[in-house]
Amino acid sequence: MLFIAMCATVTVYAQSKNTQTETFKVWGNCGMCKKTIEKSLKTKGVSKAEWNMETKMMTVVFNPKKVSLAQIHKNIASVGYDTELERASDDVYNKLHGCCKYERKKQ
Ligand SMILES: [Cu+2]
Repeated sequence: MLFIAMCATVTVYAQSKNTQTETFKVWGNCGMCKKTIEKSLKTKGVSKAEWNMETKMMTVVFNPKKVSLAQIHKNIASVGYDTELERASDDVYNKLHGCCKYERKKQ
């Protein structure tokens, strides 16, 4: 319990032991960002990926045996969006649509 309390990421285990739900922050701006971010998680092991435009919070339901949380963060960063754990490369960020150039998190 102490570890969970110290961790910035909220971890909730769903009823099924093969499913894990994670909520974490992903930097972004608009509906187009939402589409790009969620599309990056259309991958094996992820059953639900939803990004809230207002709160910038990402909710992912996945099977940890098929895909790791680290990989999920990498997928999001690979399409240009910073997460709590991964920073997108400047190259990919610079190619984002003008309206999607969100204010980046501090390094
Ligand atoms: Cu956008």
